[in-house]
Amino acid sequence: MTRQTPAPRAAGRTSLFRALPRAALALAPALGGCMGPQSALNPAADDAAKLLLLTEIMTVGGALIFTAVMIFVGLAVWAPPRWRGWLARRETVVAGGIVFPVLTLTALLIYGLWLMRVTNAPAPGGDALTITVTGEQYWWRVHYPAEGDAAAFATANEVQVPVGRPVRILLEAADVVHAFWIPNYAGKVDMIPGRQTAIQFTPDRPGQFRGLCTEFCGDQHARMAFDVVALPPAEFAAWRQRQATDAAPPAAAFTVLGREVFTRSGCGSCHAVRGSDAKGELGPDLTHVGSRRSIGAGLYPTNIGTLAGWISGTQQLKPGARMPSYGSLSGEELRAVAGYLDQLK
Ligand code: HEC
Ligand SMILES: [Cu+2]
Repeated sequence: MTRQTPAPRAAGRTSLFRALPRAALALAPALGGCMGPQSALNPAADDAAKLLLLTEIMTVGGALIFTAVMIFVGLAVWAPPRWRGWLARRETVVAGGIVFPVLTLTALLIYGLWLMRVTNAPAPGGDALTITVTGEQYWWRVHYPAEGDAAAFATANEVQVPVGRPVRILLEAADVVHAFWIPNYAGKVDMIPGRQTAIQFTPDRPGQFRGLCTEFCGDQHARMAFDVVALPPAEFAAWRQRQATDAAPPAAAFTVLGREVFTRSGCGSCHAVRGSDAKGELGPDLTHVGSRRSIGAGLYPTNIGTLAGWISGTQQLKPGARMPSYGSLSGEELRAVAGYLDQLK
């Protein structure tokens, strides 16, 4: 009888060693997700960069400490007795089990508290751009106050900021607790009814990002996002000027009909279109809705099709949103009202 070779086991081991790098390679594209417009690992403002450094220190530190502990465990089990004697000494246990954790955690705590202070500090010289954002079930009311020759205006589900200037966002809640988070810019801050909180950061490059609500606030909490756009200062000033103007009256016959449908359907009891009779306050300001990147708090890109779909099927697309569906509008009326809103640039 021939002796069995250990070949199968060795082969098994080799394939595991081969499989690991392959698995790592296969997962590598997933890392691309870390670089996106909604990622704390892709900082685009000072606060997020500081928080990322803390994350890196904790990840690398944690990995090193874990490795060291595993080495000690291995030594405790397999090392020659004289080594194990050293490991079991009182001094080793006190140093590794008490002194080291106390020192490390104290240093981290001090660093963390310092970080909290610097990320919350108001801009030196008070030259921050101040914006107020109010969390509503399930959208964001955004208010830019008057400044210099730029007039005050309201918009929704979109925060545009200039690059290189500190931005201070005052956070409020209209109904329940929400939380405001732009991962690429800063940490999360709660929005609490009856109280004002604030967040501050300085965007460091132009780009488009995505913010979201990170505190469960009701059945459409998951569909409560917003667009964030960072622009060079001159472009930002132009955007701000444009947003502050009233809506131009519709020109084409089709959009004139759209405005008629808008008025007749009572949309103006909840929505404002500055420069028209629509002065509602309950829902998003629609004066320049056509210029916004998305509707329904980040749900769909803005175009005539999605606008028509939203108006006729609000409760199918976002059940529980504080707007009724207008399924009774005819196809022509829907196209017209969507066309009217789309040209409100
Ligand atoms: C009872 C109040 C109410 C009425 C009436 C109403 N809406 Fe709304 N509307 C809302 C609310 C609240 C939202 C935000 C919903 C959300 O995203 O959760 C909204 C969102 C919208 C949006 C998306 C805006 C954005 O920036 O995301 C559009 C477009 C819109 N409504 C159009 C209309 C039209 C057109 C009518 C009339 C046919 C109408 N609404 C009637 C309350 C109302
Ligand atoms: Cu919310």
